[in-house]
Amino acid sequence: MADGTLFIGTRRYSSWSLRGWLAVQLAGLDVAVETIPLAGGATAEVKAKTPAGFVPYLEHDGARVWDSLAIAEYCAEIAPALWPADRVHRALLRSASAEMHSGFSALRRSFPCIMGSIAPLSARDANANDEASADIARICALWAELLAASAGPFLHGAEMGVADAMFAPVATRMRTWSLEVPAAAQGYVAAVHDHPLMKRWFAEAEAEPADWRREHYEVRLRA
Ligand SMILES: N[C@@H](CCC(=O)N[C@@H](CS)C(=O)NCC(=O)O)C(=O)O
Repeated sequence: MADGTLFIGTRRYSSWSLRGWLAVQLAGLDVAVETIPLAGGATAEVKAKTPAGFVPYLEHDGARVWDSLAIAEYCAEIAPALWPADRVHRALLRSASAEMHSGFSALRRSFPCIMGSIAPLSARDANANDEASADIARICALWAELLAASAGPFLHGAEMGVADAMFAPVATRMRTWSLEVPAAAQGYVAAVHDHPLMKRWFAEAEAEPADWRREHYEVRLRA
């Protein structure tokens, strides 16, 4: 019997769900995963089953945790190695994780999250603009700084940590949209895609029922 439930949305679209799911997996929590097909916003089932009307949402051993970063912090209480032991290094990764959680909205708007099989896309297919380009430049500079501090291949170091959970769906966007990024960022994008948990997420996204696809998310790819 599992110790709780992690509620997530459609894996193909839900970048925030991926962040929460990665943190839970990295911490080794024994929870059932309940996937709710997203309607394209304000999903009735998500509203009914979660406190704030958003996924991811974790119920674990008496705790109720909503919001991806709160879930990641909760997981790091159980598995402290998800943050670096060093105070200065931890402050760096905490700041980067918080910056991701509250920022980069131009990138997220312009280059939506699609995980699984898609027609080849390029930045030209998306609503690329100066703000999104500035986000990408900032992210690549930040990754370079974090990888220099950790010695890679992950932002956290040899293993993925909270910061990697937060940036994983940013790394997938780089590949989805064939975004041109410097070598250090390319290496990080490859490391993220090669991680067994990411391979599992992509495989599970691919296996989702066809009727979970939503024009709301798919059509705007070609807008
Ligand atoms: N700040 C929240 C954002 C969560 C979020 O926006 N989740 C989306 C799915 S990716 C959602 O649940 N949207 C409601 C819906 O689609 O019904 C977090 O970090 O967890």
